[in-house]
Amino acid sequence: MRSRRSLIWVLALSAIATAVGIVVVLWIDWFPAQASTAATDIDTLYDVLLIVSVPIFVLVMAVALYSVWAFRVKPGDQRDGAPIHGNTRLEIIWVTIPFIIVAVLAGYGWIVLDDIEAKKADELVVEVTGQQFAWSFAYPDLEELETNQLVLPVDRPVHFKVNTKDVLHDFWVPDFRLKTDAVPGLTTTIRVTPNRVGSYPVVCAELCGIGHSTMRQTVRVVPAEEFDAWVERQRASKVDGGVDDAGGDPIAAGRQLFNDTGCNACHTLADAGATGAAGPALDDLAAQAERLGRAEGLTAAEFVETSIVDPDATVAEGYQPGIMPTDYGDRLSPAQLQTLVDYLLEVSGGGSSQ
Ligand code: HEC
Ligand SMILES: [Cu+2]
Repeated sequence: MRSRRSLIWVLALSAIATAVGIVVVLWIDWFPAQASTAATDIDTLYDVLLIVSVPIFVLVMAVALYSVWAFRVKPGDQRDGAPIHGNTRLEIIWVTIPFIIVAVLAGYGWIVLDDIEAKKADELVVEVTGQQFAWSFAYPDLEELETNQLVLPVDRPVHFKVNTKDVLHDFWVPDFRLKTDAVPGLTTTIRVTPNRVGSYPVVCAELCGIGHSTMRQTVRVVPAEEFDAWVERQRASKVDGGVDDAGGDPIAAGRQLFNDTGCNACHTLADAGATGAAGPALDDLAAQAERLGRAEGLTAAEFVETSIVDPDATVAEGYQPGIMPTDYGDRLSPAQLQTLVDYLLEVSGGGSSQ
């Protein structure tokens, strides 16, 4: 019979497509580096999902394509199709098998998740705060250290507690396979054990406003001794002037502050590699601050400082008030503010602000 032979063909082609499909999905390198202990389990889980998906995809496509070809209308045939009521046995099969597949995969996923979320000994607590458009971090166990940089010791379990000061954000470190929403009024938590020294992107994965795409920072995973040294330096820098982690170089410190605080989300500044466009470009700020400041009886430095802590006091021509956050006066220490003002005037051509 013709249809028996074509069915065998369809089955043979489907088997080949399934085999090729599985090889292809496993061959594609979907994932970034595996930088946490959870990464291998999660990647295996994804591989299993992909392997299970391929034959289902092939089956659906094969039935669809075969039906289009085998049951196509003959030229000139205007009759209705035969009335078909259904097929109870088939329906039971196509409900039961997917149910079993989904239930097994859900159980498997739950086991992996439960394992990742289990409380570990000697956890380092890190509080993460999202705010348009930067993440900030606090280490409550290390004398409440607060910083714009995320640095973690390798091989030590970390317990992140995630908050937001304004809208929804989403704290995501792809290389850790870690992702959790930052929800106003809630603290979401997630655990991870970084196990590979290196620098990895920290991304906001929730469209949170005009600077969302620049809400990107870096996590540095370092050996334990280096972490302790960094903590010491951070504490010292709180006292000596916000020249954070940049080996005492004020320009490097200012640049880091500019990017870590999220100014780059909205402002263009060549020296910092920033291309934000929600606010005025700052490459000519020194001359601008000189001129506008004089009109108000302020020095250039005073004008820039006021622009940062009280942005609506003078609104740059052609821009709207109420876009630039108004709480930098609280978020930045006086020393950090000074570093930032000096930096902006320096790199926009104005020399020293003192
Ligand atoms: C959400 C977007 C946004 C962020 C983030 C932001 N700004 Fe602004 N900024 C603006 C806008 C819009 C203006 C123009 C309106 C105004 O002057 O208030 C502005 C104005 C300024 C001005 C005055 C420029 C001029 O020509 O008068 C300075 C200086 C400035 N910002 C510095 C900063 C610094 C430093 C940071 C980071 C600490 C920062 N901004 C973060 C949007 C932003
Ligand atoms: Cu965000």
